[in-house]
Amino acid sequence: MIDPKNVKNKALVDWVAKVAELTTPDNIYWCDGSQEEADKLFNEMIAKDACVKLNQEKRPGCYYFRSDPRDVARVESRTFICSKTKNDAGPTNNWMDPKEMKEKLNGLFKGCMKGRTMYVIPFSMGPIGGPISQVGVELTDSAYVVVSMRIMARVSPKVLDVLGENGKFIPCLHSVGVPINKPEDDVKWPCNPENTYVVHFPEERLIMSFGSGYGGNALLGKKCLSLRIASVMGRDEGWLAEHMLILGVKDPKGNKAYVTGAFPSACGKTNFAMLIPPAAMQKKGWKVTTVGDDIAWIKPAADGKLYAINPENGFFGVAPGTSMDTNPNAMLSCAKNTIFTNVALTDDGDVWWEGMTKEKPAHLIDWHGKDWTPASETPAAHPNSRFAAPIENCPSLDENWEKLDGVPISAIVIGGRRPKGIPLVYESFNWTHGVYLGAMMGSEVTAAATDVKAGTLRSDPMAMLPFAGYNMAQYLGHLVKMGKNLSMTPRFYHVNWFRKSAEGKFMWPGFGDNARVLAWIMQRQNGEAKGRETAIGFVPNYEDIDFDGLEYSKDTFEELMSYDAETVSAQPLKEELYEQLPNALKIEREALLERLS
Ligand code: OXD
Ligand code: MN
Repeated sequence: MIDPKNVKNKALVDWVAKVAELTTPDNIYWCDGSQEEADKLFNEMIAKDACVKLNQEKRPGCYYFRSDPRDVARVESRTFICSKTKNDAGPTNNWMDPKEMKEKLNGLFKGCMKGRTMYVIPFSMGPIGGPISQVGVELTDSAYVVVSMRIMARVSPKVLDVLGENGKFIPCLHSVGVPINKPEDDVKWPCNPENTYVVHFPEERLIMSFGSGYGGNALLGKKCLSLRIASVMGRDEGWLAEHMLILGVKDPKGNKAYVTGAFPSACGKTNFAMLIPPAAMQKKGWKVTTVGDDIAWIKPAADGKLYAINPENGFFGVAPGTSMDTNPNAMLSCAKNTIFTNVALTDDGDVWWEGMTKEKPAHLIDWHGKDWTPASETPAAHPNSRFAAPIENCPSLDENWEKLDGVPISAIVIGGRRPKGIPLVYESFNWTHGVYLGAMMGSEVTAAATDVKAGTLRSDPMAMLPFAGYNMAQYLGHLVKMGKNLSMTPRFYHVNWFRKSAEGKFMWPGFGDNARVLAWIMQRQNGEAKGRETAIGFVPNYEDIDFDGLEYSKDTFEELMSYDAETVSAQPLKEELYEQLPNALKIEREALLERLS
């Protein structure tokens, strides 16, 4: 524990006192992020039956939580950008007048921590003290949030040293929204779904989240700070906060390049960030390393290149579908010191989820806490069940992952789940064309948010629809502008790992075989690989892809690479958003239509 007497930052001390006065917790506890502290909190939660210590021989340092079934994902309908004007929030964000929202929230937060401890979590997104890093402080009444934050962010007394007496921090206030007035209120997973609000005040750089304990709504360093608030800071200060993985790729000659990738939630960013090239490519010397799997902060440096850091310290990955076949690096990342939420529990105190093993265990306790057998009709793990794993566990971690100034970005990969009409890969003609492709991105919806219909195609510009902290049209304009004055402008590559045949089967093996596409991308950057110009961008010929070790016919490849003019030129944006787009992007659309005609 940090002794509050040693905290020198007056603004922080005052803010903590003000929040305590409003929320009336029984205690205030300043977290130091240590293992001892986490052990104590885990033990307290275990004593209340709110947490399960997993089999320590099989999963050392690992714990398991089951949430309230009403609190399993981000709630986009309850996520607000309360900028001063509605136009600043734009046509795709929920907005409410900041004064009105503050009044509403102050009403909800009043007395909401009664019977609970308020934890003060000083954290850094990015290496502590790094030039691109940001300091935040989360106040929360959830011990689950404390133990998760110390995995996902850097929680340490050193953060307060960096802050000093006058340093600025981003205030992040969180409550599960259930005061303990009587013993029955002290439930295992407190939450208040009827009154959930995840609110951002971009001008003040303030976050207030009420009523949910789910990671994306409650670990405020992640989506709230590192994407929504940081995107506004990037707009104001000339950098980018992106919903992107970062990976390193090394070719057989030993050249190394870094690539970022924007894919909507649950489209395989974690898998792509940790991919292991097929054996034949490994033998030649191809290697992929991981810098981050979800968020990139990207800044132009004095040399005119874009550099990126991963502000996080862990992976908050979707568990189902992860296996030693699909993503061994993710499996090994969550082999120890990991928190699992809403997966299933095996009889020997380990975890299981759909897709982890070919054969289903004969008996499990499912995410509802009920007996489960393969004959059960519901999945054992929630489709959005998660692991929060320390990044240092990752076997493919890149040697430069914590480089303070970030790694230089050579290419930007974008895409979504597109069963029809979109080819495996195509390269933008230039930066603005790339941003256009990013603006028109869409994906089949999955389970990462509760309130969007699964299975439908949804427009998701740059995979930032739920994460841009300001007007999406202005955000896309900022992206266009960021490409100017660079000495090396990364190309955009639109990829689609999810194309299906007429029979409904995936046409591309995906996972490790995506390295074949990555290799083409890297060789294009080096001027080594050929491509063919088409109406939609540059594409590889069959001969340009390394198919070593994979039987893939030229005919199937041609089919995979074909495009449907209507699909590639579809304009999926809300009319109101399209109208506000920067002219440069509208011109890109006209040029595309002309090339296609
Ligand atoms: C995530 C998401 O949790 O995008 O990363 O929903
Ligand atoms: Mn994400």
